[in-house]
Amino acid sequence: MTPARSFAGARLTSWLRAGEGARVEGAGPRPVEPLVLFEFEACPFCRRVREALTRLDLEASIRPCPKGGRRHRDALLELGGKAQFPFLVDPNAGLAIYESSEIVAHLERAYGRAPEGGGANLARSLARSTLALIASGLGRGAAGSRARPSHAPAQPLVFYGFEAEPGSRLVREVLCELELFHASRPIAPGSARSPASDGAGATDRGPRLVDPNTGAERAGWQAIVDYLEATYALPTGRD
Ligand SMILES: N[C@@H](CCC(=O)N[C@@H](CS)C(=O)NCC(=O)O)C(=O)O
Repeated sequence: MTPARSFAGARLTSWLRAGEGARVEGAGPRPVEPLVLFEFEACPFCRRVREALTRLDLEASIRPCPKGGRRHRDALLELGGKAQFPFLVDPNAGLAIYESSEIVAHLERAYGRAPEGGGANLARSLARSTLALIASGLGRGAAGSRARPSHAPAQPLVFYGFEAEPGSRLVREVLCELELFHASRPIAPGSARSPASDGAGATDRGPRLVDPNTGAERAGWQAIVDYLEATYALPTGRD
């Protein structure tokens, strides 16, 4: 698929989410120890949780668990006992949770501020429904669902992006398929974290990657994807 078509599909996927995961809203207390999330990009239930991480401006240690992958799925089985995604470990609360709605409720309770006026409205409830989450995935099909052979990094990569940003989606798909564990640092509008600055005062909320294993830094989805493929992907046998 051409880069332009990939980006159009990712943009459609975000558009179908009607603004979910596009900005910070109601962020409250911050966790001390990092949250750990086992998930995979194409999973609609995982997206529900990732949207909450963006909304609450929460960093998390992401363990990508695409189908056919072993690197983090085996660790999840040891921790939780079953292969079901998403799975959140919150060492601050001493909790490990499987169900996406329960994970979001925990995050809102522990790290959110109750919205003024009572919160949820009908449009938002519909947007957060499972059906709407599944439908939004149509923009990218099976991308970000199946593991590909890869080198395992010794240290986690650091990824700046946010859920509804189309370029971030394309990077997360590759991080997922290559099972690359990473620290996710959201930079949605309203975030306490600064996005990249071009040095002239303008800011860019496009994705950024820092790789402590090689010292590399890349900005922009295509440069990051090219770097990840060249550095971590192994031949599949079909190449
Ligand atoms: N009710 C669960 C459903 C989770 C679920 O069905 N996740 C699927 C992925 S979308 C799964 O774990 N499939 C097993 C697998 O991928 O091995 C939730 O809301 O979290």
